[in-house]
Amino acid sequence: MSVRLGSLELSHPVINGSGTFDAIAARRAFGDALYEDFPFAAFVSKTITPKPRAGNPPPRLYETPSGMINSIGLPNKGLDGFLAQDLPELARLPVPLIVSMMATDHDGFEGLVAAVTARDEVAAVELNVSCPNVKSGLIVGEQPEETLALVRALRPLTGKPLIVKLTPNTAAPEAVAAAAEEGGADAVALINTLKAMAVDPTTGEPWLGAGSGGLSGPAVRAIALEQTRRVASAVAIPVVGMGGIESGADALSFLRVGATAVAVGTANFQDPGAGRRVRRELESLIADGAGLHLN
Ligand code: RRO
Repeated sequence: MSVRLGSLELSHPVINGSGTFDAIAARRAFGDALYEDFPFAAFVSKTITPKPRAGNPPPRLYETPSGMINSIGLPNKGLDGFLAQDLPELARLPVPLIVSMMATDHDGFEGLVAAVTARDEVAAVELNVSCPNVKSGLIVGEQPEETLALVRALRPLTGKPLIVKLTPNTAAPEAVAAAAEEGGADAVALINTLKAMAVDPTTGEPWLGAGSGGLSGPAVRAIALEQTRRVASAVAIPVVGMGGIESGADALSFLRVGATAVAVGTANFQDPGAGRRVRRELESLIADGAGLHLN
């Protein structure tokens, strides 16, 4: 049941959504058993940036009916901290490593891609042009022309598969996906979170420290499915579908609308074994004759 994202071969179609599974902390909690039956066919890192970031002010999370809003704000050690501290740990995972990255301008992205490409431990690169929680001044992922220019500039810098993570916060995600493909992307992944907010009933003020955030979980699944279908019919490159996937049946529905692979995200917070269960349920649905032919 292996699938391909460009030259990256995955042993099955279930990966994690960036930032929803801390593999280093999980190994501390579960020990080497985590490596023996790793939940995902590839591991996507939390997004890194050129310099360290502290993230957004608290509160950073709000639970909604069937979902949650996050306003984490991309806290991370920066490129140097990632390479020195996290990469050696992540390189020990038994699956290919996909490094997610974001910068506020082309130079920043170019530095990230060049540095990460130089590391053999890294199998592929994910360009996060869709974080709803960072004021970047660069709304690359909302505009096809900006996405095309960025991917075109980065494509010559790496021979590793380039995956572009798309935003749902745009009228035509399929136009941005087509631009990513034209620029040379090997795959697109969607959806990132939907812009959202909550109000504190006692103060009347926004609940989240940053004012707003991004909605994820089963609440967004129907939207994610529709956008995945639209994007998959607009591009020839593989599509990684995600948004509220909690079961094998959910995963199968994304594959049926044209996704090549799926990612489990918010469900990992409730159950770190969610990815493993989704994969097993998916495989048994297919074995029972769901009639889906994966390459
Ligand atoms: O860190 C975050 O606040 C965050 C990121 Br980078 C992202 O891509 N999507 C999201 O919902 N939160």
